[in-house]
Amino acid sequence: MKLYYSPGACSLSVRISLHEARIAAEFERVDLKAKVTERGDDYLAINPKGYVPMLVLDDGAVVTENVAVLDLIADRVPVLRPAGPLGRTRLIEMLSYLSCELHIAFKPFFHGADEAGKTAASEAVMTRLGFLESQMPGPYLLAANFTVADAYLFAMLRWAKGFELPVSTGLLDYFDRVLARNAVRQALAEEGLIEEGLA
Ligand SMILES: N[C@@H](CCC(=O)N[C@@H](CS)C(=O)NCC(=O)O)C(=O)O
Repeated sequence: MKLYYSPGACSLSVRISLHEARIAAEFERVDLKAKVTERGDDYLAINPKGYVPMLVLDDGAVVTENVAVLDLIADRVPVLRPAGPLGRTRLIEMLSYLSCELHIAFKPFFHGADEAGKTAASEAVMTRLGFLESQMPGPYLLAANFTVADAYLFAMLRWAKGFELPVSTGLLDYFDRVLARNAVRQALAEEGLIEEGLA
């Protein structure tokens, strides 16, 4: 497999999940502003959507959209999703919330919003984080076991910390719990993020 990624972007959740799944992969960095890969290839020619993550399977099939990419990994290694007959449904339900509600709420921070825009975005992010925390069974987001949804939430909690949002003590504890995992530390180190102080 091959993952097109950008350091610290939502694609970090895919790298973490691949490591958790012990799936071997190569990684190619994408300059998201210039739309050029580290090999100098035109990323828009590789992925016309222009964003990460993009996963290329060993047979050449291409998968984009973080929900689909993370679900694919959990489908291959089902211990990375909640157990039970509704396990996959619960995973998709959560990944959709993380993507369509929480990830989207961060967009103004990445697109040069003014102070009013940032304040509104901060409120939207904090409301959604509060909802997630209120629903969390613990010690992980969906279950007693770590799932690919934890990898996605972890990547976005890094952003929340980076933008100095008032993340609750409970979610900071959760962040540290995820951070303690070997696969997470390996992924952060590979993306050059461990020494940032955010990790
Ligand atoms: N709908 C996509 C959105 C992915 C996305 O927003 N990726 C960001 C990084 S976290 C990106 O590549 N942004 C660059 C751009 O949109 O130009 C998904 O869920 O995979």
